[in-house]
Amino acid sequence: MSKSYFQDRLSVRDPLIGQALENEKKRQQGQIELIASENSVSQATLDALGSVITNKTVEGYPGNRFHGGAAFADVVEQAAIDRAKKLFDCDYVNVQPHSGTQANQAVFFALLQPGDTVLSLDLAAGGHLSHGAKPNQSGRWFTIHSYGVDRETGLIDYDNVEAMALEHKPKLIIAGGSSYPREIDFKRMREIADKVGAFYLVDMAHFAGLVAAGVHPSPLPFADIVTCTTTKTLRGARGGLVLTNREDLFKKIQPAVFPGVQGSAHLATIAGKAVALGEALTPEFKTYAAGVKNNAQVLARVLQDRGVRIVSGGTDTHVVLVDVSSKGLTGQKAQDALSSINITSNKNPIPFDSPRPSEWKGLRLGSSAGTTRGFGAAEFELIGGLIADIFDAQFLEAEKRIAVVEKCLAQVQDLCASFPTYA
Ligand code: DSN
Repeated sequence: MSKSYFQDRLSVRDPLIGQALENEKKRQQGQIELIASENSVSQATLDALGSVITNKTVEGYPGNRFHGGAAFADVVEQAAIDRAKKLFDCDYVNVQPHSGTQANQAVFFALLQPGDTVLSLDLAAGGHLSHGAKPNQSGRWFTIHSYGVDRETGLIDYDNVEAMALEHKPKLIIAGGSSYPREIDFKRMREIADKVGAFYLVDMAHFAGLVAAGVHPSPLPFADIVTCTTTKTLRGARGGLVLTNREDLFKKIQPAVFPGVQGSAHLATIAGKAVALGEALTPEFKTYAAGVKNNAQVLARVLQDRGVRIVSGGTDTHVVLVDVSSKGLTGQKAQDALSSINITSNKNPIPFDSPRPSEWKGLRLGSSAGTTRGFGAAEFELIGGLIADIFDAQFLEAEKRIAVVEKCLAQVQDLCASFPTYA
């Protein structure tokens, strides 16, 4: 192989991809990231993700591999396991899932047979695709019943969950999801699961970082199994984890991840997870996580003060779920309006919303990436004001609307320039 194969940098060898990645870096630097499932990993995590360990094939687990040459792979994966166990104070962890969805898929594979009944949070009420949405394998292969939230409060109606559990006798009950902004009563859900003899899974994908830092209750003392992604509030390399304190279930989870639903491990990603899990054990991470929660609350309050309805009236996490119909907008219109001033967000259903994405009334905002960037309460106060200004501007005549957009965009650009990210 020519020397250039091992030495040419991406920009030289593949200018199309090199330029696209450079542009993505500039895009991230030049916008305010409010997508609740996003964050910015450290440069150290990026180094791990782009390392030569991506070349290594391993199947199995540390100390028990199918392929030779796995000594350093074992060091990396064992470090990720040990750090996750310490971080979440739990006995058993599988760090191989390529995503949160695959972590959940492995749990289904380990505990259920096709056709078994599952009770999980409705997608529009904040649940997740992999908890039984129709287009997902979970929704095709299992019998899914969905619980929702109270129409007035936006909070999970635990009495209703219990009634549904008694009626449908699920084999698995799932708590957690993608856009439920409030703390979940993990103990009550455990009691409900016990009443009907169900397994109890908590998917803490979104709030795992808050749990790790101790600013959110942990589901580990209550759930049989906990899954999460490593990307969101945990701000690590993109992937999933499965955690449990039950040895009997861990023995089913290990073969369910490999060879059940996955093949060889993605070691560069596992290295990236290990680095981030190590970072999450530091005092600096606790400060960040406390900031994430506080900043989300500031954002929710500023928007409420400007007449925007916040689903459930606030947040206990990093998620602020906004009912933009309170400003006469759809989620898509609100998302587009914010894009025009370099604020990135995503349309989202809110409880009891239309099934059609074009009609969704919700916009999901999150404070993690901004907090990682260094934004505090003052910056989130400013961001909340800009969002409200842009919502209100949608009903102005064109000239006035453009003037508001230009003013807000200039403020966003100033803010971004004041908080640089990667070199
Ligand atoms: N579950 C999706 C989200 O929350 O945006 C992807 O992680």
